[in-house]
Amino acid sequence: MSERATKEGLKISAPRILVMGVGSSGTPAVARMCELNPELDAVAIDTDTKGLEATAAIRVIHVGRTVTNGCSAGGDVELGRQSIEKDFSNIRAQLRQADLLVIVAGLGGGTGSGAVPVITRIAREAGTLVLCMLTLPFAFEGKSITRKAEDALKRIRTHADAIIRIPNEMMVDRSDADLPVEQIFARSQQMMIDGIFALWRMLSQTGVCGLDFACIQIMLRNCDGFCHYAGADASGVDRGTAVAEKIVKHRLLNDGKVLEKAAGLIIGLTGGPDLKLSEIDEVMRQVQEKLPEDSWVNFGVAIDSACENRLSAIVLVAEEWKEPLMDDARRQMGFGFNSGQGELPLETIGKGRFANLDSTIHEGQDLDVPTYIRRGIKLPR
Ligand SMILES: Nc1nc2c(ncn2[C@@H]2O[C@H](COP(=O)(O)OP(=O)(O)OP(=O)(O)O)[C@@H](O)[C@H]2O)c(=O)[nH]1
Ligand SMILES: [Mg+2]
Repeated sequence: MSERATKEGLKISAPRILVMGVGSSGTPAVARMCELNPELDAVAIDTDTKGLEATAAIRVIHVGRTVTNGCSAGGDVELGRQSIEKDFSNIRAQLRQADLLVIVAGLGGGTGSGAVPVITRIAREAGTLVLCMLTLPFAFEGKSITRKAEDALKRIRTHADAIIRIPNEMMVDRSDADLPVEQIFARSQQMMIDGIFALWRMLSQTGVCGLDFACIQIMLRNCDGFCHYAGADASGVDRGTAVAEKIVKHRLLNDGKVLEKAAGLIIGLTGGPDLKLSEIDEVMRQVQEKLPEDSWVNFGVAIDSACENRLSAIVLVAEEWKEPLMDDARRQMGFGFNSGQGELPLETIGKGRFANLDSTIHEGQDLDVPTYIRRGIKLPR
């Protein structure tokens, strides 16, 4: 966690987020993110020097110098894997300062599909939380490219905490048949840029209503490998309704059907100083109406003076909710992990159907009250 001091001298911890663009589609996406948001900590990684030279404004790592001689991996996943393995220590050094690593890549080529499984493994070993935002190939790219992407996805899943898949095919409507393909690619790239920017904003800004790194950790560690992302924004008087409608019908949420089986959901809203309670209420009501009763929901609201008259929302949705492994549970509790620790807001809430029974008093202590409350022990989260 990095620390900054407020005017009052209070130290505020902010999670350090490192965004890593890998391969020819990850690199320009990350470069564009940095143009829009120069504060973003980002690095581009590729075997292909041409792509890296075009993004001179950001930190770049050229991998596989001796494997591909500065060219791309030419679709060869094994060359992509070897290239990154050769620069293992450089990648590990990048992770030293990161609490959350967000990897952006297109699967189906050689560099992204070969390198991302290795990078996620290195990050896992370093104890860094890993979220991947990956595009999946169009059907027209053919079966062998689709298979390469699927294989890579399986390997990435064994190491990454969570993967957001952006199938390029989902970016296309029937009415798009005559659009230049570059424009369609740009659409999925824009989805990744918006998503990462919204996530960064949510974690970096002080919200009026908390959504912090701990919430994101819980979501990413429990989502059983995959989660969905959707973002929306609108301006004007009806912005609350407009944002809510975009989210509940979002194409990345399978036109909203993903919400109907959501096991967990995080929603972050950002508005200007003019943000109204009724707008928050409208978005939350429409989203919650879609969710199963027992889903885990967490939400936050942040105010950004640049968002006057605007409202934006980001949702992360998990369809599965796994029981955390012992190792994960320990990390969630902050043991041996560099997350901010807080206290669980636990309190005694009545004795239910035992309310009319006498308490069990032993040596002056009421044994019906849990030990951690009797002894004033604070549980970390
Ligand atoms: N969103 C988006 N996806 C792209 C773009 N170009 C390619 N893709 C997708 O990303 C997949 C991987 O392509 P690249 O990123 O070019 O491949 P790479 O990882 O650089 O691998 P090599 O070039 O073989 O070293 C493709 O199969 C496409 O589905 C793009 O401009 N935008
Ligand atoms: Mg390439």
